[in-house]
Amino acid sequence: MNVRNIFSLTVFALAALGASTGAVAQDETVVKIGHIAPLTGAAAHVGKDLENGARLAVEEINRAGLVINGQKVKLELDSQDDASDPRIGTEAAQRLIDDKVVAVVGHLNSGVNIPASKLYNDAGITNITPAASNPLLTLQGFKTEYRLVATDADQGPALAKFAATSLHLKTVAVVDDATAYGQGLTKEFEKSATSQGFTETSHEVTNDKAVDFRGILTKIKADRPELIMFGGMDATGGPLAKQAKQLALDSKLLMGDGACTSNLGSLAGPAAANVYCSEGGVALSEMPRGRAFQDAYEKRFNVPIQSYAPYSYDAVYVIVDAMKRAQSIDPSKILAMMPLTNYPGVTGQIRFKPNGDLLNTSVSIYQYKDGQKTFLQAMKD
Ligand code: ABU
Repeated sequence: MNVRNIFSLTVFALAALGASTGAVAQDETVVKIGHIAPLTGAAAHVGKDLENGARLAVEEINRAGLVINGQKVKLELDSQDDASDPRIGTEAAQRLIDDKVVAVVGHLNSGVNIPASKLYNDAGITNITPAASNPLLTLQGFKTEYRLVATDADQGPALAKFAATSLHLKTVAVVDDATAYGQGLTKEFEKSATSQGFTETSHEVTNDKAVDFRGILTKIKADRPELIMFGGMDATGGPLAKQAKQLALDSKLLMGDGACTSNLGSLAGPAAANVYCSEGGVALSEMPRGRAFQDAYEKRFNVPIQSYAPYSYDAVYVIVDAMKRAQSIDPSKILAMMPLTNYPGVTGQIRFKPNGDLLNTSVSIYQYKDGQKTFLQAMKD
């Protein structure tokens, strides 16, 4: 064997050793943070928004340098596609666990996060969702589950109150997309709508792959409700709003955070002017560091923020904050620090209730002006 071959083998052996231990050159340890959201399908643009937020945080932290217990740490984002599908989502969640990530940021969809949460719990890995809002997620008794946004139990009543007290509407037709999110949000809305003085004219059910809403809308039109409350994502909410306008149905449309994206402006076209929607947090324009975050995000990715990027960004920082307080990269030690989180994030001061939900939540209402998502008002209890 010549000198050149010996050198090649040595480099290969060192690289193989690094791969198995997580150690890399210059005494750096690679720590994987999992990210999981739809990167394909109708919600891919929202999933990418989440991934971008998490990536921005990882890149910043690596640039600043991270040392845990005297050891240089380099973060690596292990990003998986859950395709908004519970079966694909649980398989992707298992991949993250097998990849030995120290914690997971995601999912977008409650209907995917709820089944995946059992896997994270069994593996003892912290899961922080920056988006999934069905209350059931954090009511399962899993110590591994955390959430950075208000739940549908906050958003539903806030939407009902907004429509009654700010828009002064009295009649509503409800449509849900038969997902854990759409059903859950409309149920929470309906619980409050009656006490806000609403009469419900009908409740129709569609699905999250639907593209033609004209049958449902024609039925709704017969009752002439002043408002249509839609529980679903922007990929269905946009066409629903557009087709309502085409049918000369001039009801206002109310939607939750899943539809409250920058893209809704183009998905709904001119009908976006009829849409009001909520986000489960403080509006980006009202966050003290919101402008700086937006500038950094747009400079790095050259696309607008859809909605949840500041929350996935904060989720990575919350995990690293727990890592620093634990002075450990052991997932069980990171998890043990999570209940004591008191972190000043871009989205606000982050502290958790015992079930993993945010201690202080808020709901913001938006409208679309010239197709641009525009903050309208914050809802107080
Ligand atoms: N919270 C909106 C994202 C969709 C979901 O929770 O399923």
